Amino acid sequence: MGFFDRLKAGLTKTREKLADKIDELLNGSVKIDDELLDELEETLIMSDVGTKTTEKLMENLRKGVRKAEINSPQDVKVFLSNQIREILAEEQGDMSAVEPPHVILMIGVNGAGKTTTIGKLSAYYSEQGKKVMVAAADTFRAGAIDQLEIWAERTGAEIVKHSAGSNPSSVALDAARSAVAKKIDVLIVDTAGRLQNKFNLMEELKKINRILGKGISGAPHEVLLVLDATTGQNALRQAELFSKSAEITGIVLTKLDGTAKGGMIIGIKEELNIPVKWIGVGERLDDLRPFNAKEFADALFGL
Ligand SMILES: Nc1nc2c(ncn2[C@@H]2O[C@H](COP(=O)(O)OP(=O)(O)O)[C@@H](O)[C@H]2O)c(=O)[nH]1
Ligand SMILES: [Mg+2]
Repeated sequence: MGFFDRLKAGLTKTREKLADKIDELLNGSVKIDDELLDELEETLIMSDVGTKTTEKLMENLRKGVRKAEINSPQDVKVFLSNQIREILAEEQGDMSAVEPPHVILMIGVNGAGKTTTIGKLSAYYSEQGKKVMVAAADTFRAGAIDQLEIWAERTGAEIVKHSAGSNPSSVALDAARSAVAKKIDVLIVDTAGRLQNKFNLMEELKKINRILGKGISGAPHEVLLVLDATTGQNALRQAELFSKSAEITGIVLTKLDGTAKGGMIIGIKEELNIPVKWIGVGERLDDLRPFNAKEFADALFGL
């Protein structure tokens, strides 16, 4: 199966809830009336598109209907797909603009998929011929370090690690220096995400953030917040919290294969104004891809 097919398969649950429901609504109706529009609105909200975004989509849709620009069920589908594409359109950053090592700091709550995503990113960049290093700055459990080490072995990345319980900032500094010395292209830093003590966690992340900048000018060049799509609206609250620790440059939305909440992608961009950069649709190494708005909208609406 090609990636587009896997993306489509990964979004099956979302499509069933959103696009199939829309199809059902549209095919069963001859005209676009208020009742149909209300049901559409409900469907969007149920798919975690977010209330603000749904309001905006519906407002534009109603305008189009009033002006008779939208006349048929098919028009509605095409209109929604185009609007969603527009909301989501975002250029992927150009990594070659920064002198290597390009540093990526990964943040997010426990279980969101940080370490797994680092494994996938490491494979992605290695495949592009880049020299990758990962840093085990989640020092809270020995298991977390071992898990990252397994990914490093699988993808051929270098790893910088200290023993469990050691200072995460020291690991980060050590990795930054080592990445420069070894002429690494991409350094990806793993972190802990224990929310039990939010204040300490945010302070620790701020420190890692600062220290990376001391080791490498301009670092971290990217701060990726990893969010589990299955957590729905809760993920939006996590984003607010984590944005206090560092300037988030992008979101990785994981586990889209296991949820009907794929509509979240649309809400996140609108409500947080942070672009979704990567999406995860499974646990395999190649189940992560740069987010592409057109691909996503096409897969979602089966257009
Ligand atoms: N189905 C699915 N599972 C994922 C995905 N990404 C991560 N996982 C799983 O989520 C769990 C937590 O991932 P982990 O990387 O350890 O999270 P961390 O605590 O943030 O580092 C693991 O069992 C992963 O295999 C994904 O895109 N799809
Ligand atoms: Mg982890």
